[in-house]
This record gives sequence, C-alpha cells and structure tokens, in this order.
Amino acid sequence: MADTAEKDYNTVKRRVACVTNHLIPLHHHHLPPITTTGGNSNVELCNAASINDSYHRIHGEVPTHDVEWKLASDCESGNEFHFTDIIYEKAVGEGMAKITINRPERRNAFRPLTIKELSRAFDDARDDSSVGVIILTGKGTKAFCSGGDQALRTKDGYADYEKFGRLNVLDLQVAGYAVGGGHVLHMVCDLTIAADNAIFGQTGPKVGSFDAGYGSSIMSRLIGPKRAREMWFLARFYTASEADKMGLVNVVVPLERLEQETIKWCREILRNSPTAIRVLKAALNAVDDGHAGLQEVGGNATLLFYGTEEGNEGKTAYMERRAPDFSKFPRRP
Ligand code: 2NE
Repeated sequence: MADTAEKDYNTVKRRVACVTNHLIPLHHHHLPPITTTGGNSNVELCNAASINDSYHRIHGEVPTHDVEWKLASDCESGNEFHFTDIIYEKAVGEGMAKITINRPERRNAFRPLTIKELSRAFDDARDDSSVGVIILTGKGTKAFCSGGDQALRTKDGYADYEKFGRLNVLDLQVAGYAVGGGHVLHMVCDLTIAADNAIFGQTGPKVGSFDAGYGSSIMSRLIGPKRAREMWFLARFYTASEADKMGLVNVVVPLERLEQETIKWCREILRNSPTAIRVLKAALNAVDDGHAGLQEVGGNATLLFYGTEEGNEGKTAYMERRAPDFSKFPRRP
C-alpha cells in the first residue's frame, strides 16, 4: 500500500515537473548557458522544455565530443575534390558536411568560381545519403561572407577568369560580417546560428546593387515588410542581438562556442526522423516557392506512396501485363 502511494506520489511529482519545465523561463534552470541575447523567449522555452521529460530521460543530451572532419570526396566516384575558393569537409561517422567559403583576405566575398564550387559541393552533399545536415560557414572570425566580389563586377555582372559575367549567381553559421550577398546566403539557409560578434546587413543600395529575388522576398517573410524596407533602403548594419530580436537568426552564442553549438544543433536534428525533416522542409518552403514548392511536396508524397502496397500493386500489374486490383485498398474519409 505504502509502495503504491509512493509510486503515485512520484508519478505526480514527475508530471508536475514536466509541466513546470514548459513554464519556467530558462534562467531558472541549471542548463548549460545557450546565450540567446535577444528577447526571444520562445526559443528559451523550447530549450528548457526538454530537460526532464520522458524523451530526455530516454535519449539524454546529444554527445559533445569533437567532430573529426575529413576533406570530402565525390560521393559517386570517390575522387577527391580540388577546390580553390571553398573547403568542403564531411564528418567521419556522422551525417554532417561542412562547406567553408575560403577567401578571408576579401572577407569571404564570392566570385563566379566560388559559386561554381559551392554548387558542386551542395550537389554532392545532397546526393550523399549519409549526409543529413550541411553547415555553411566562412573562413576566420571576421566575416561569414561579404557578398559579391566588387573587384570583379563588370557591366554585365561578376566576371572572373572566364571573362564573361554572371549576375544571378547562387544567392545562397555566422561569425563576423554577413553583408550584401553574404546576408542573402544566411537568409536562405534553414537555420542561422550567429556568433556574438556577427554583423548583419544589406549594402546593395550603397554600392549600386540590389537583390530583388530571394534577398527581398525571403527577408520580408523573415522580419516583416516594414523591417525589410528599412534594411534595404537604409542599408544599415545590425548586431547579432538586434538580428535575434528581429527573428533573422535562431540563436546567438559566444564566438568561441560557435562550432560547438552548431554541432549540437546538427546532432539534435540528425537523431530525428529523416523523412519527417524532409517533408517538413518541403512544406515550410512550399508557400513561398509556388509551383516549384508544391512540386517538392508532391515529389515527397509520391516517394512515400511508392513504398506502399497500393502503389506497388499498380506497378506490378503493369509489369505482369494484368489489370491492377485496387479493390482491397480502402477509400479513407
Ligand atoms: C564587410 C565589410 C563591412 C568589412 O569591413 P572591414 O573594415 O572589416 O574590412 P575591409 O578593410 O573593408 O575589407 C578587407 C579587404 O577585403 C576586401 C576589401 O576591399 C579589403 O581589401 P584590401 O583593402 O585589404 O585589399 N573586401 C571586403 N569585401 C569585399 C567585397 N564584397 N568585394 C571585394 N573586396 C572586398 C566591408 O569590407 C564591406 O563593406 N565590404 C563590401 C560589402 C559589399 O558591398 N558587398 C557587395 C554587395 S552587392 C552583392 O553582394 C550582390 C550583388 O551585387 C548582386 C546579387 C546579389 C548580391
């Protein structure tokens, strides 16, 4: 009898703890401090909520050991990549790839070659089924990326050794400056982990340029149309803390913990269902991407359907030159 009462008491205690975890602000917990320098209390509550629930008790924290990075090889041919403007690495034994823009002497400004190499690395990481998360970052601590290389700007776009210009280059973790096209790159990423020395801003109108594509539409979605106009028309710079308050970034962490925190986020994502993440990513982009976005969600639905008995019956019947029998499959309400 005493045993049952104690069990009930413990159950109640656990449930109350679980509920209060969802209510108590972060600083009431003895958590390792993730510095969210803005007033984004939702992010803090999300982190706090998982400290003492059953999921946390079963799975625990993600491991904190250092990642072993290795220069990436082509996932199909196995050949080593030879890049000039980027460093492309994969984590040994973990589903992470890291792409580092490597032009620190120019604050990691990109030129056409940089974009070509980024595209190749992103294509490879996408096609490598062992990779679930890609980290995009810049070499050094002074800048993530300062946008298009102005020294190579010609009247028909950015031109390097090939001598012909490209304007609509791929506008695609942040320490230091993320400005101009570099700011667009961080906005099109799914998540942004900012170091506390990060500076964000558009410079286009100051240097006779602009991004009227993703750089405008995604920004307006992220921070709202008024703020987006402010950011573009005035071309001011904003601190990491200001960017956090605007909803431009997910979290701000001390510079010396940038990689460590990013890895933690990656490991948390990687232990979740890849299909759930895949479909959610498509769904979160769908509204903004119009037909292309719907096609991505549609492609995922087809992929899942191909794994069902009903989908397989259609294909098998065709291959066996017989009429398909769909009668056993329910028409769900
Ligand atoms: C990024 C920022 C604010 C950093 O300032 P600071 O003081 O830390 O560095 P500094 O001394 O300006 O830069 C160091 C070196 O890097 C070069 C500089 O010219 C300088 O070279 P040296 O004097 O040592 O030789 N550098 C930096 N950014 C560069 C760039 N983007 N192109 C070429 N060289 C660059 C400060 O450097 C800054 O404001 N940079 C310019 C930012 C900018 O305006 N970017 C282009 C925006 S337009 C764009 O990205 C774009 C587009 O045109 C079309 C479509 C999509 C995007």
